[in-house]
Amino acid sequence: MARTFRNGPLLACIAILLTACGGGEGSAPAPSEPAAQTESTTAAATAPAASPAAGGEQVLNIYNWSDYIAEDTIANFEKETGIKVRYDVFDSNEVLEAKLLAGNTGYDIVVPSASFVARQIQAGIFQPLDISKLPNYKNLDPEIMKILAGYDLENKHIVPWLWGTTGVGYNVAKIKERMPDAPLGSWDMIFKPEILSKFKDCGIALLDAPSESFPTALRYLGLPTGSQKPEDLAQVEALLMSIRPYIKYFHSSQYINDLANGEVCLVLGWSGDVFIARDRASEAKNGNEITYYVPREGSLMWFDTMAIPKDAPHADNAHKFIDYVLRAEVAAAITNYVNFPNANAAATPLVNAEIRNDPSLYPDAETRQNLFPNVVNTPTFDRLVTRTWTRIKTNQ
Ligand code: N2P
Repeated sequence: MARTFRNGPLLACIAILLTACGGGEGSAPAPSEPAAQTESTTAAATAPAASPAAGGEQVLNIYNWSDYIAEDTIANFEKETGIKVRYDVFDSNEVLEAKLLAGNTGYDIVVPSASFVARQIQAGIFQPLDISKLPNYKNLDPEIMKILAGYDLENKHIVPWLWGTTGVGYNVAKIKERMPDAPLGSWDMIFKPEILSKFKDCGIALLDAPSESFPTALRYLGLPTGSQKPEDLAQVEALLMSIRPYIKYFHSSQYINDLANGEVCLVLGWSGDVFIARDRASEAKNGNEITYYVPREGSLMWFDTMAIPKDAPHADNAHKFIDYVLRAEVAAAITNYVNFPNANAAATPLVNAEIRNDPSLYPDAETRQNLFPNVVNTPTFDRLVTRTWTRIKTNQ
């Protein structure tokens, strides 16, 4: 399958959503649990101190999603530039946004999803990029840059890191043995209580993110995915409460290892992460066969992007790192390690064919028709979302 990205419907949809929801001032959602540590070189809990005199330091502080970089990406950059990288991880846009809105994070590069970026730009959190310092910017896929311009007008503040979809990951044998005619391919696997009841004993996990579960639940219910109506949210709450008894936990990164080692058998998760689980299971030779699909009813597609906070102490080093990641071979190596697609057109020939040609990672035309972006909630609706999510998680 050609990797070229054609997304007329998605682009139109993003434009509509932004118009409908524009003016949503950034409001800090309540921070949820701290991000799980999986591959950071340092703890995420304490942000690096921002020092006013640090501008010329050979230091770079990065805050990125967990399980989202190749093993040698940072080491190669440090070796080549002499810049020492502090690399912390998170697994939630909500947590990242709360820190960014509080300010003075000390980070030089952060990686929010583009749908969150729109209101973060409005809140004045990021500095414009100096494209003249990014000669490899030309490698970026123009189709994806057009989509990102829907969130960041004129592509001034963000550069894509990786992208993907939200869907269903599962353990093939454990599902089959409990329900040979399981409705695989459908959201029924996640949202239909009588189906979930069959898999409770082998472990069901959901992402700990209302920004993932609410839009997908709205889609399942046949309601507008960008709805800001309290009555629609009430329907989502009722749906999620109906499956709540069967959920083992809500977490946005723990499920990777748990799927791999058989602790859970069914997840609402992110595309590449489920494939990481598949790879870990096969490396461990534990017999767990893990796979993923984008439900036919449609699901979320998202883009995670690098941005430089306004108060970044080492903005020059940040540009150096961004340009390094924009090299075709660096971008391809990251995708080859974590399975998530990148937005680097020049990297495509270097991406492993089994990743590039897998439609559950690089969605085909039919699947893309059914993908939709996340919306920027109004502050009022966002508060309602946060409270609703807490009630669901705490089962009250
Ligand atoms: C990182 C997954 C990030 C995907 N492992 C959601 N933005």
